[in-house]
Amino acid sequence: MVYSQLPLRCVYVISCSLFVLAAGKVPTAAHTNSWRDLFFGNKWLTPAPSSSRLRESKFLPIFTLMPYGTSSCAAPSGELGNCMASKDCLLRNGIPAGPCGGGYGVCCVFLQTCGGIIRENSTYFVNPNHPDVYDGTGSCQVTVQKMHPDICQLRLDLDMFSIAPPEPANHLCNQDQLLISGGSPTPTICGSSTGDHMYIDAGLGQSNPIVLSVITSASFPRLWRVRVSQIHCGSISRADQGCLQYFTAISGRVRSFNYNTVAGRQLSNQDYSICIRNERNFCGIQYNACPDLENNRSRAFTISGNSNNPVPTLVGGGGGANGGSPTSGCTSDWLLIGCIRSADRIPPLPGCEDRVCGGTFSAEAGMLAKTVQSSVRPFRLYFHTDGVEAPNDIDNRGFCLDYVQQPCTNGF
Ligand SMILES: *[C@@H]1O[C@H](CO)[C@@H](O)[C@H](O)[C@H]1NC(C)=O
Ligand SMILES: *[C@@H]1O[C@H](CO)[C@@H](O)[C@H](O)[C@H]1NC(C)=O
Ligand SMILES: [Ca+2]
Repeated sequence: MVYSQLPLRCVYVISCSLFVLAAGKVPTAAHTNSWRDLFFGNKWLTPAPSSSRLRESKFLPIFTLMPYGTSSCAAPSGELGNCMASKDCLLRNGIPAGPCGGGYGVCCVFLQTCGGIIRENSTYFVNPNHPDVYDGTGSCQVTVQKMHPDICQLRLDLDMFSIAPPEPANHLCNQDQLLISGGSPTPTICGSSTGDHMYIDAGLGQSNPIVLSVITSASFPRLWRVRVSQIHCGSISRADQGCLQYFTAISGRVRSFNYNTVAGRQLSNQDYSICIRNERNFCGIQYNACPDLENNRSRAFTISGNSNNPVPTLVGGGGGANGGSPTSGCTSDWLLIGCIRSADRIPPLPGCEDRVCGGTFSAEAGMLAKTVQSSVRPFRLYFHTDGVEAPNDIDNRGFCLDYVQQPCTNGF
């Protein structure tokens, strides 16, 4: 049982908050599955020495004990909230979800759905009926207002994201779409992208709000829970300019939206950069196609061609050095990684390539998947797809690559 199984509209109704407050003053004997369990977890009912202090801190004005500012906390149902005084949480239309800050505050979770306005950091944009699925049609949108004029970016974490997939012929999102307007251009996505993220440039000042819309048509069991974080212009977590996705670890995994080796379809009309922060003392980067545990022949890199058959690597854009064609290689759908070479050639091949496509991940034309390396900094990938798949490009899944940054001593 999680608190968010309560009807979402409860969040917006004052009487609902009052009910919570009033009922909170008369804790009764422990019984599970009560609304109190949903809101505060069982700890609330445990007759521990701290329980009276806990109770006071929630319902009496002992707020000076709370450290000022908000720290992040986790609700039992998995959402991240902001730790604050209970009174403040209710005043700001948040949902108190268990104690935090050593019992002096509540983990306050903010949810918004269709028609909502996001004013708090770390607010979740959820589907109507959340956490149950939503089968309705229309446009469900939330408006994000900057908490402060000095907010430069939004980070969207697609905590749960499953809307109708693109159609099978050209992989266009013509049934459902996630659209983001008011910020930097973002690709339209659909299908399933749980775990992926996006950064949106929010522009200067308070002027233009960013609107997140999920547009739906026809029947589909949709589910979404997107965390919207606001990032200060001076924050160390700010992504580099022009990066839709930004990764900050020495090793990690990058993949296209709606990637899934079983049934995912590479989305059409994509154009964006994926950036990997260059960590100190690392000068190069290597990429490998992710393991594909579902298929006998890996579909972890299937960008063009008919991926129901074996498709070689195609490379282009680098002057045709390693079997690529300067003009005809990878012109419709491609991944660009600056000056890539195969890592297993010693000495390395003199030439390098920029674009890679086809159905096998390597920096050289052929059927053999290889580790690819690059020393172009900053580390960035650029993904482009056009609006056409059929009849030549069939069942492509997109890409999933594992990356590892390479120390400066390692020949880079
Ligand atoms: C919003 O929350 C994120 C993550 O919890 C944090 O990194 C960021 O600094 C917060 N933004 C503001 C404006 O407080
Ligand atoms: C993998 O190959 C085996 C043996 O050829 C076959 O039985 C199986 O169906 C294949 N699996 C997939 C997912 O194609
Ligand atoms: Ca295409």
